[in-house]
Amino acid sequence: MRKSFILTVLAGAALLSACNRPVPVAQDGTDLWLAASRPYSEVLASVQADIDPALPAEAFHIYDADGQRHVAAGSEAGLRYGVYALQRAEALGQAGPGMDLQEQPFYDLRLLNHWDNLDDTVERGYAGESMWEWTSPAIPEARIRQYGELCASVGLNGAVLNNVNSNPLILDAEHIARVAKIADILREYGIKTYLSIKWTSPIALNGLKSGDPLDPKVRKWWKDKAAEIYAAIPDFGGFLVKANSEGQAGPQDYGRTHADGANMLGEAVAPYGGIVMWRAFVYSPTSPDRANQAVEEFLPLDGKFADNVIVQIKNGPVDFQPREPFSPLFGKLKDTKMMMEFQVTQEYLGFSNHLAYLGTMWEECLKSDTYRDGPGTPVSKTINAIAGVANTGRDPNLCGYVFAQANWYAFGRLAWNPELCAEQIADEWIRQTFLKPEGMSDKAFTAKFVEPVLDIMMNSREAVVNYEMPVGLHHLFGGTHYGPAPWDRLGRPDWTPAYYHKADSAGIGFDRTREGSDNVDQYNEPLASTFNDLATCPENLILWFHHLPWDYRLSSGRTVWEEICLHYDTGIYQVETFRRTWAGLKPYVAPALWEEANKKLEIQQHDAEWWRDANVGYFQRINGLPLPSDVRPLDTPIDSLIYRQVQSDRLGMPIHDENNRPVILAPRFRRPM
Ligand code: GCW
Repeated sequence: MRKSFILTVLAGAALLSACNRPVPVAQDGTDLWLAASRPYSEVLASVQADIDPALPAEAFHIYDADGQRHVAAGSEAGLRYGVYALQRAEALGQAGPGMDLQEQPFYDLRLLNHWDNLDDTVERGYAGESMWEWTSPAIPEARIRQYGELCASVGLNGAVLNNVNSNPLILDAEHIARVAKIADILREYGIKTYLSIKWTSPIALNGLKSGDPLDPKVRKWWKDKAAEIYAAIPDFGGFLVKANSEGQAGPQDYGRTHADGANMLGEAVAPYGGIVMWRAFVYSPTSPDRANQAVEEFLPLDGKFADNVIVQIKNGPVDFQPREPFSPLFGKLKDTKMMMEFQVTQEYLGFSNHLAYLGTMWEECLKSDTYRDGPGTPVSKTINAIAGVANTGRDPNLCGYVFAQANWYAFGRLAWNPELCAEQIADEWIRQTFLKPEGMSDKAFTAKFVEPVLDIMMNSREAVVNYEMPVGLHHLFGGTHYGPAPWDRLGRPDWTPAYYHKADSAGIGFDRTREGSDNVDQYNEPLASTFNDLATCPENLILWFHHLPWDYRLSSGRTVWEEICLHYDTGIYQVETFRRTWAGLKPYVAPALWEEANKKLEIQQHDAEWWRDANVGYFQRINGLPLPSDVRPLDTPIDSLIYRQVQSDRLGMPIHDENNRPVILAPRFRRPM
């Protein structure tokens, strides 16, 4: 009797705990951050929506009055942003009675740049082939609509559809007609369509003899082309241009300046209200410091660009590295409109394999003080507009990894308001993307799931810096930009890691001080002196600005060598921690999403080990120093890694074996160190 009573109680308790156990809601990541929201049309139908001409065009005001929720806005676009803001607030549990939210975007131009090619490949794209499906007869309308909705939901209002390494055929009649169809769909979501152009298009398409921007025939060609485009797309946004950069032709080939070229195009689109975004990503192989070149070329042109021209500048002076200081141009140009170019696609941060939340990186850049107009002039305030190189593709989840979706979201939110903090954005994203398991309270979901995931995301970019290139090291990549190749010194110097790390038996780092390339003086004081002086240079950039002996002691009391080793080790440790945390989150996540991240985190750990083994092993060969006693020994000897690269598939994605380890290819030929 007694025994059966105990058994009954135990069975009851087991049943109770089974009932209380959260049941993950099935989802596969294809709804991105709209997973937890009511449909837009439903939110719109639930409010009194009014255009209030007193409000700025893109501004909205959500408020409650007369027992009703109102969304007032300066225009249809503002109304759309207001309804999406309400949708987000609902999903975040912030839309209770008495809600009062008034916002307007910080920048007028908030664009994604797609590096999509007309053959459907995507340069640095890690989510499958081009989402625009250039080679198919039909337009992928459903995907474009989903994209439009996702962009609009975070306030993005422009898309450059094709690669800056542009194919001239984008401007032929057939492609203009196709682009017009895409533009018709995007317009419904408030997104303007732009195109990247190839400088030599008049030559390639119509056999002109020259591309000289001062040649009347060339000027006429572009004016006619603009007229043709605007006839098909009346609200076409304008052109994005990569000229005289990495083999692309430009006005300098005809003895003209960037301003001559940009203004010529500006004149062509001006009658229709179009703009030209002219990239400052320029550098020649002969200069002693690539980081100096944008300022050298563009500062003399300050004030010479037409009103509808905007210079688009990458966040750092070299190239989207895991950590760079901000580009000094942001603090130098005073009479030129400037546009930020961030890279949402993770070209240098593990593609769509690594969890690297970039909100923190962008926040670091936007909040950096340029001192251009005195203290308190952050990058966010010297720029007039913002663009991000998209990470979208044809994969069902659009980004190739659920955690890569967070970067698109974060980019949009920062483009809307660069003063938002990365942590808040990540918190919002998690709550909108991952559905709360059934039977779980908000409080429990926050404590058991949201906070641990937030912790992973907030530490993730620094982990990548640690295991790829810490303490200011940069560009230690092999050709694919996925794995390490510190040994590479063959070919164009400023495309090789050895140019950047300058390691020899005595020391390591790029001397950009006044004794070296004097890059520091491209920054305004007091930054110039802060970077120049070893005692004040931030240590996370120290080897960016200084060449130091291996035994130079940093503030920790450790030598440069010891710090390098420790950071690589820490990076791996951080990824191991992410894996452990994620393993414990299994009860709260849909199996498809949990499995995806579980596998990718394992890949990330193995890649991190490869990065550490390759770099520490290589530098050790050069300096002959032992590993510090408190770091773990290397797994793979440098002899099995040197001169080797990961195997890639047709689209450039690295291949990993069944144990999720990178498949490293034997060198095709032996090269000198
Ligand atoms: O970082 C380099 C990339 C190129 C890219 C170029 C650019 C589109 O490796 O793939 O080309 O930058 O930004 O123009």
